[in-house]
Amino acid sequence: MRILHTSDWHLGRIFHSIHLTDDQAYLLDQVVNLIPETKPDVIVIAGDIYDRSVPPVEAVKLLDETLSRILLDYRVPIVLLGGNHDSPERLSFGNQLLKRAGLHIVSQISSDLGPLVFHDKYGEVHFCAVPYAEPVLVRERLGLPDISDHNQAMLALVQHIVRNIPSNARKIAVAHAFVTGGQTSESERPLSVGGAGNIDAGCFDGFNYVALGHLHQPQGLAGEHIRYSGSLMKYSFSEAAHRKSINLVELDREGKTAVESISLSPRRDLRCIEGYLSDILKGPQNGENQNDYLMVTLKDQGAIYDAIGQLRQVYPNILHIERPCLTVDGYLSRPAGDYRKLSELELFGSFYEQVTGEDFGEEQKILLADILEYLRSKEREVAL
Ligand SMILES: [Mn+2]
Repeated sequence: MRILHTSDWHLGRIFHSIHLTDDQAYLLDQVVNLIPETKPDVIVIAGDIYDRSVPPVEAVKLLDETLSRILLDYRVPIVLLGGNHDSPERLSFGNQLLKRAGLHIVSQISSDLGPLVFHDKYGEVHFCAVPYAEPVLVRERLGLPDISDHNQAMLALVQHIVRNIPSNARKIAVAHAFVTGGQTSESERPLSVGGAGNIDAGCFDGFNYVALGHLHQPQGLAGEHIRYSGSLMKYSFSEAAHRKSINLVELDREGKTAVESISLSPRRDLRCIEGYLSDILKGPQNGENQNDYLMVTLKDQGAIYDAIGQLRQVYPNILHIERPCLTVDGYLSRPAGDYRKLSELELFGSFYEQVTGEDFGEEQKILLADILEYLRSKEREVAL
């Protein structure tokens, strides 16, 4: 069996005020065009289909077109998983109807969750697809009062589904989760505020391949058969060095897997460059694309009139400038820390301490973490 494994499309993503839909369409066209060449039996999209629970119209349209091309033009079944950015209810609209056309949307937690069964010339392959879910939801829906963290929730869901898979069957797990040991980037929203959002790779013992979503850097974990395909494109400057790709997984008769990573080429790359303004204004060197999305770090000291405006003449898609050497009143001012790398909890804590002059204590931290968790589940529109 051949499986194309992708995840974290984040359709509708806006990055530094730029709508990325056209870039996403360009990449999804590449993904669809891989089908005649790679001849997959199943396509797995392991969560974070949309960037937010109520996606913009263009994002819905792009997903509709892409799924239709895969199913109507090529008749390849799809396993579409809900991630932490997706609204489980909205994503699963029409899932009973769409199942008949080969689109298997798995985004809601219920005790009816069971394996999806596909076939190749050697027989059945069972897919255990576990959408992202808050532990409290899993506890309630499965009626297991002891579940208190993500690891317990994942283990319970996997066991719940595996009960209905014959023990000698070849099996594939699909999940949207943070497996311990994975490398994070800045565009992933933490799965738990202040608590443990990670799960143990041991949850997937006995699977022939584990198709993961959530982490945006393509990577393999524990024995290489547990893999993140990574996101469709770079969604933060911390990903500038990533090579985004999609995994082609070949599963043989015995259940052994071979994985080939197929690179995706974006319409515009996302890059970080550093230098003096006068040098950068000389324009692109060595065949670099001047339309790439850029973060520019200027080494110049002192004030510069409208640096971004000047740079935009040469690089129209410059998104952000850093001025680490900007001199204010003769002092070299450097930011104490990069606020963009702080969690909401840390940001609020530092704000609280600045305003009140008092420590942001443990008790307040726990209270705020609860409020943030509540707001997140509200945002995903998950009815607890
Ligand atoms: Mn994601």
